[in-house]
Amino acid sequence: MSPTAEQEASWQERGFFVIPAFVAKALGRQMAEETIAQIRADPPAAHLGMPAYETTSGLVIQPEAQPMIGTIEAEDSVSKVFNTHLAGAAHDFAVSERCGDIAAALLGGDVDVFQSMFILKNPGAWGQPWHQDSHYFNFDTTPQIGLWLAISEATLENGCLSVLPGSHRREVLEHVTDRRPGANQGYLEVLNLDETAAIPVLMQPGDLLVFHSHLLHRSVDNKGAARRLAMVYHYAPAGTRNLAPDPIRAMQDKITHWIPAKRSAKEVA
Ligand SMILES: O=C(O)CCC(=O)C(=O)O
Repeated sequence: MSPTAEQEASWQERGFFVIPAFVAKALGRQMAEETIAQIRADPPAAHLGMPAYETTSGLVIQPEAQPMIGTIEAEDSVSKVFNTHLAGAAHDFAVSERCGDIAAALLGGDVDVFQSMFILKNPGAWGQPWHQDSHYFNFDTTPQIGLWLAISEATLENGCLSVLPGSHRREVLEHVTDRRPGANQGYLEVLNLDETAAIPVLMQPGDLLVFHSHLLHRSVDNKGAARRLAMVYHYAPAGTRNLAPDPIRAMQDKITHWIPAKRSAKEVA
């Protein structure tokens, strides 16, 4: 499923587009249930004080830095789960022809999915400040592509994303550590940004946001009573190399796994 001419135009001019009802709501729910079952099997309570930990199945679970009020289930205190593209429904979606086609059409050539995150954004969880995803990727090619699949509604109240249309044309800007005491590990921010042109991206379960990795975006806090759930994937041209020096490289390798998502021709053995 290649992007339509209208979607391509939005990609070029604004750096993103939304495909409404890209998948059935039930598929998103299945991805969420499978991931939550794995959080419950190896909960944050067994790893107290750790900013992130790895499960035996290869997931990397990042608890919220601040204890969440009203925590009942293990997942109530989790911020993100990385490496969901390694198995299950989240893997099958990541390597589906439809996703591979979109990434290949926008990046050109063969593409891999290299990173994934299940983002829970529980009630009370803080948003992530303005950033560009490429800042996190020290690769020898740019851009990368993000696919942000809404599993729940994303609203102004529960912490939807906001984007700065057209900012994908900018270079990767300087990022500093999120200045809020108690912010989650890994949150970085771009300071002194003129955000007057920012727009919220309101989404329904099953909608897909396709966005350029230089696009400036952020999310706001969840002030609602229910979780805001999303599954996020990143794609890059096959053969891309990570240029990060150690120890950054070693850290990134834990949450970076290259899996073919689209190949133009069948590889011959
Ligand atoms: O979903 C969010 O709240 C933030 C996600 C985000 O900024 C990202 O995936 O880069």
